[in-house]
Amino acid sequence: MKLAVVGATGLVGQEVLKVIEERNLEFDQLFLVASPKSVGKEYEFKGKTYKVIGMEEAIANKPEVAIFSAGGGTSLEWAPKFAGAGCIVVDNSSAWRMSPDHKLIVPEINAEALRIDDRIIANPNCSTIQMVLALAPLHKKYKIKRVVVSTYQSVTGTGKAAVDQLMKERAGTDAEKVYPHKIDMNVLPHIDVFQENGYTKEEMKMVNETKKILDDQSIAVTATAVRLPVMGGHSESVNVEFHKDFDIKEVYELLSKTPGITIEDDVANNVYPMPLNAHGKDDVFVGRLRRDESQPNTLNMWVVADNLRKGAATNAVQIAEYLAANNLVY
Ligand code: 2RA
Repeated sequence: MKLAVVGATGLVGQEVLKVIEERNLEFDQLFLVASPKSVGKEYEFKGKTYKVIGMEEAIANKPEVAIFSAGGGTSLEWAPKFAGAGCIVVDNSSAWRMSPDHKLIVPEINAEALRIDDRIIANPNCSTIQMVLALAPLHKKYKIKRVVVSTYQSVTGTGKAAVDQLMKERAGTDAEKVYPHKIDMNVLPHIDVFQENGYTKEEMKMVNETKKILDDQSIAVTATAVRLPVMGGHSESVNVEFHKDFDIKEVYELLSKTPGITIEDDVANNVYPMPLNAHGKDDVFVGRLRRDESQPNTLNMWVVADNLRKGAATNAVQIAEYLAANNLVY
């Protein structure tokens, strides 16, 4: 496979390369692609030196698969051009996620929906991926009625400049302000822009993407997305009401046998998911499972994952793996 990594110099793009190497995704040729300011930069990868190239040159090389982590604007402009040159684009931005003509894929849940004519495939938002991976098996068994989620999101979700702001604030030095307020020793209930309805774009991504991935528009979802001075990953408090009652032991069994899920739940020994432990790992970690005693058929759980890994890079690479393994690359 001729593979392009677009946005190769960013936090997610660098994680994509790490995951490609770790999972040994096979390729005949690899192209590192980025904006003009990064063209010519050299990166070592699997013992070879790669020079970053621009978009036009990448298209001219006719990649068969391109993993985009370059933002919505770049994807809207360039993904169709890559697709027009015969490439399958797996896009990490929000550009195509809610398009009725594009699939929104978490491989463990809905990869089998992929077809040969899918030329631009959307990778869901990181905070959605980790939640739906835990919800999917429960939805199948108990049918979800409503989800109330509060997120506690790492600064790595914003990118390099945000990590820089946090570290500089922590060191007491001047930092370029990415956030509207200080982030160190603070929490911001503000991720992405506010919408007319008072929700942020991040919150509405969770509302809308969850229904599309689980293929059930009847699911009611409400979200509050919060940014924290944390590095290792996103954490989420998920309250989920089902149409049917559940058995908590069965919930444990269902989740523990779900590919991509690791249960960390032994409060007697202070065992529960934490971003520091999830950092650099591909699984979604679930704990604090308990019945919501305030209403019937309702479960509380705590879900943590490295947002750069399963929340972005690993999910995208898994889609590329699925395409290659199912003869969907041509
Ligand atoms: C964030 N989920 O955490 C968004 C985009 N990565 O900022």
